[in-house]
Amino acid sequence: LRFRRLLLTGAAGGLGRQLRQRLKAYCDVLRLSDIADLGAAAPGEELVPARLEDRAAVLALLDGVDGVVHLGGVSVEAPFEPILAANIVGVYHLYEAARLNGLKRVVFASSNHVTGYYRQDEVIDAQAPLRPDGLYGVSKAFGENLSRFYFDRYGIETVCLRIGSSFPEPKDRRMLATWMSFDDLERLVMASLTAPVVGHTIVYGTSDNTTRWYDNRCARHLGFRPLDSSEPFRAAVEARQPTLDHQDPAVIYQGGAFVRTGPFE
Ligand code: 15L
Repeated sequence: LRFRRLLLTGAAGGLGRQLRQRLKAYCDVLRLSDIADLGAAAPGEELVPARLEDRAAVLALLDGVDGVVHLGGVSVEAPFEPILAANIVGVYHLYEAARLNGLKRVVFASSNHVTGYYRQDEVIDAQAPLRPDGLYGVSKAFGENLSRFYFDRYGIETVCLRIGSSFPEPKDRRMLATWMSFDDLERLVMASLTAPVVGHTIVYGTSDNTTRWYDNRCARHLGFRPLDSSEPFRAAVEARQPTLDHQDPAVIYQGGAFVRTGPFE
């Protein structure tokens, strides 16, 4: 499946910069959006900066696109106001724009932090009740619920990616479970964009790690098969972090340090 005009929001962020390079191969035009600087447009790219809280700007942003990968928004725990603007009001504008532009499918970057208050000795799947570990997680849970409503009411399909930790390498012991390589991120996004029928699907985004807290049995129809693993990094990670404080909530819960970030006022 090749897209005529694919929209990538949050294109200036950590994962946006990765996908900017990687999604080009699958579309004629890659429309890139962010509030941060996107640099110059390369051939085949189109830059459309937009604030997600600006309804008119988001409507224009989705005009003429046949696929959306929505990474835009606040990506960490933060005070409520910016989260409200970008992740709650913003994701509502995105789905309104999808509805008004007749879009068929959205790939939405949710987060492992919608279930961050499960413990690290539990294995959960997409049917486990949400347990957000902060306002950021709550806002991603809003996006998941909103996208489910837009599917039930309007038939707009969404794959919610509960992304773990997508960085060049796992940085700590927690990330041995949550890490996802950039190559596996690309595989997950492409599976989500191209699987024939997705309805409203929730999938955890990690590599094929030996330590795992997430069971993706509810998303097998995506055909996502991660090919990388955190295991080759284990020895170095454990050498850097030889002991763990078992009283530390960041060690107990899957959300890690997010469970003790905030409040901000
Ligand atoms: C997230 O949701 C963040 O966007 C990212 O920066 C990481 O901190 C990641 O979760 C994680 O849980 O490691």
